[in-house]
Amino acid sequence: MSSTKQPWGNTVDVEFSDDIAFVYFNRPDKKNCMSPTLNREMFATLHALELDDRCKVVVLTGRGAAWSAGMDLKEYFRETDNESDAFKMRIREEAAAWQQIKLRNHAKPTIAMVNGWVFGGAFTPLTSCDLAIASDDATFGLSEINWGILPGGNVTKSVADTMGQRNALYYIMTGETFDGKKAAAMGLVNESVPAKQLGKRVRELAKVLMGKDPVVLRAAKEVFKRVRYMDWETANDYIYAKSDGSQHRSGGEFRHGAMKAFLDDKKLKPGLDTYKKDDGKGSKKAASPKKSGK
Ligand code: ACO
Ligand code: V55
Repeated sequence: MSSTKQPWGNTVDVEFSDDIAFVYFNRPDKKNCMSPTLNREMFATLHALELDDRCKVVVLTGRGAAWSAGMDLKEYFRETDNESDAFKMRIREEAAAWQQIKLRNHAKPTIAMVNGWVFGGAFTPLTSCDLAIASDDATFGLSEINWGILPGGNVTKSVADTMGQRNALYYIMTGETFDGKKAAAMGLVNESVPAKQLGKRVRELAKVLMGKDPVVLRAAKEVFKRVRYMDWETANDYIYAKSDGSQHRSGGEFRHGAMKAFLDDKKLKPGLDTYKKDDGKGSKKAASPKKSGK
């Protein structure tokens, strides 16, 4: 595993391993809460990884006991309370820029590897990741109400998307915590696994994603994130445009190879296996669906 020097600072760290970029919230002594500095460094990191060939999948995780304890109450709120309106708007914009725009629309597949505490503002990057695997012992909470604010920074919108109305309102209004298993049961994360298996399961999932046509995979997630806000006809049109566009940009080699392997060579069952460029055979390993431990 190699670690890069980070020209963008100390609050974020990146490790490259097996074509995966493990991006760390790197303020373990502050439970990885998000300061204005961290927000800027996360943007720079994620932006750079979009063009970094060592990164085929982004895994967002935390150093130490926390994934992220939310916005930094000291540096993000208290210390900016008396700044100008323009300054406050700027730090909000910098938070949204990485949490809601750069991460949500990232060029590479993204997986949240939830290793510990997740509070308040951390729900936004969590739900911006394409997929999420939690440790059973991770602890989640919409703690805003416990200290006198409502879930802002689009936390409310992100949980409306991922927790369902009953769960979202329950946790918004009570501020109670819940664990990884509960998060999986409500669909906030894909799966929850024992802490010891977290890294292994995430690597396995990343490997599955790396077996797909990357251009089409990117278009697939972009399409999903756009169409839910479109009317039926516009969505249909848009999906065809993105489908044609992604085939054009990828060259369609994967698609044609897979059709040949299935229709002519009878080597591949695309319902069960992923096409593999090298030999035209299905790669069973990459496609076999793994059930979670829940
Ligand atoms: N903002 C600022 N500092 C924080 C935050 C935060 N969100 N979370 C933790 N820290 C700091 C603590 O102040 C402490 O700093 P210090 O060592 O300089 O005193 C350090 O991180 C360690 O935290 P402890 O509270 O000592 O750790 P403990 O393990 O006892 O508790 C816990 C961990 C439960 C995460 C606790 O720190 C906590 O409740 N944090 C706040 C969680 C929260 O409500 N976040 C805000 C959500 S709302 C929003 O994001 C808009
Ligand atoms: C939150 C709140 C914010 C913000 C980012 O509740 C995250 C989380 C009230 O402002 O800017």
